[in-house]
Amino acid sequence: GGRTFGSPVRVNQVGYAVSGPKQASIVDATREPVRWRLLDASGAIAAEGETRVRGDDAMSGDHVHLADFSGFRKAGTGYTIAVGDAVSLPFDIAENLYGSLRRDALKYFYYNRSGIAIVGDPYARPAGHLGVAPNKGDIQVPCRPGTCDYSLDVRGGWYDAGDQGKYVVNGALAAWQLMDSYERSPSTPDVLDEARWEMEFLLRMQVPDGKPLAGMAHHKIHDEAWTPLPTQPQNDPQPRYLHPPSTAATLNLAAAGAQCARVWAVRDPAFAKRCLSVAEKAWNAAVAHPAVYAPREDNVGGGPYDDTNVTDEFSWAGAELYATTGKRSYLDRVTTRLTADGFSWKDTGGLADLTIVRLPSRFPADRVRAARSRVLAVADGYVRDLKAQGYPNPYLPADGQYAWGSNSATTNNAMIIATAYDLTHRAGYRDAVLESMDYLLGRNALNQSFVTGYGERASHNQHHRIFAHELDPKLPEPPPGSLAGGPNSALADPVAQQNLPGCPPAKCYIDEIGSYSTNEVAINWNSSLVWITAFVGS
Ligand code: 9MR
Repeated sequence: GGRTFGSPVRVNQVGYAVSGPKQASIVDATREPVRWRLLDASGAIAAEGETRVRGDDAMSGDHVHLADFSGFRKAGTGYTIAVGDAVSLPFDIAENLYGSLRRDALKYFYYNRSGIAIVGDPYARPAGHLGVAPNKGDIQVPCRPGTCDYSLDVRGGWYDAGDQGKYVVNGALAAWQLMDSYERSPSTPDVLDEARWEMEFLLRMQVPDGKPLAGMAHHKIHDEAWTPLPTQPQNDPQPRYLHPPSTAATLNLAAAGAQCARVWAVRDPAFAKRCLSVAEKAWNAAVAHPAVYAPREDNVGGGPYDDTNVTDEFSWAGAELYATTGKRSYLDRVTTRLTADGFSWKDTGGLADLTIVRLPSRFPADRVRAARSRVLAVADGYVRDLKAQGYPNPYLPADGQYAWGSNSATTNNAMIIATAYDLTHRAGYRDAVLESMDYLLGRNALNQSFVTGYGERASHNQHHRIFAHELDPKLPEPPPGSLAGGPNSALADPVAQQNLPGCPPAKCYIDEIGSYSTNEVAINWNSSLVWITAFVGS
């Protein structure tokens, strides 16, 4: 209650593809269609028509109409949609809408690198966590007291999110998604510079030979206690510890390592070989220790990334290792199927099907047929979910609750729809991915673009220790191309609890730096944004 969201006419604040679908969503209590007008930059009417009454939208609680101006195909800037006296925010109609967003979404990873000086004002900063005082990490990082007798050099990689922890489970997923964008479209090797920065870190997280649980991956490395906001990495004085290995981290290292071996096979055979040897060693260690789980309680100074079911991680890693090596024993562990639940850092089972359809020549034909039909069926379901909503979104959670990082459910589901497009070239899939972009960029219940720097009402204040402009005006805002986690029904932080009581799921979001449960960034969310912006740009 009480919050207002500007114009009731909601558009993609960046714009619409000349030949793509073009719709606005309008909050309007009228039960009958109303007139809409498309205005050009001079205010002249370029097109007009009647809305379709979509009705009550369950996720937002809004009564919504749709204006469809897909037939209008004249490129330009400064267009708006008007309904009565209400006017939308301005948008473009353009051929190449998402080229710069793809580049910026990828640059996110550079700005969030650990262990290297960052150049480029206003984001330049010294290298962080190279053991230079006051830093105590990440060159000789001991295990949390009492958990092992060695230390590891785990420099590099990306900071996870608004915190400066580094976590193997989702780090491997994010690297995988960038590498998959390359495997889909090898003409975009720029993703590999970033993926390799993370891969090198992930390889360092493996337990050395001769130690207990040798070959497994440490689950994570982070500060002893949560550092305050802001904290620049180079100023962090906290002790940092390796946390005990987990089977999930080990298998995700195996999955990304196996893919790394393919991706660098020609460019850098020595690195490819190293990736595969780490991956196979990790796999063997996971087989020997199949139920070592990271505890949910290990959430002080860093997130837990807890998971007590790793059948899905075995399956995904098995698919990746089989694709690279052709060894039958890996294929035997590929037991999961893509379902309407999609995938996330915790649920990686569906990724096995994505790997199979990415590399059909490497899998038995019956497996390929089955994976393909599942991808299409799941994508069809997401397209239905998207079309069923007043603010079309391929995410429509069965339990009616928006999850932490809901925007990554949108982007990951859009990736599955995009994969269906790649398999069939049916225009409806591509249109649905473009409409998913509309949701992220302002055609939603909040009139909010969740991507910094893109749209008139874009997120500015994402939860971040480095780019904490809201708390210290001398610091920059998060760089353009950073995706906020998005609405989260759980209201799992004090700022959300204070400001959003009783919110309908799609409105449980606030652009304040303290709201880490709705407004954080994360590597495994931005990797998905890179993937789909590469898709819609191609
Ligand atoms: O993305 C994670 C989400 O699925 C979990 O529900 C949430 C709470 O455990 O943690 C999220 O990951 C955060 C991590 O724990 C710490 N770094 C920031 C991550 C994004 O908010």
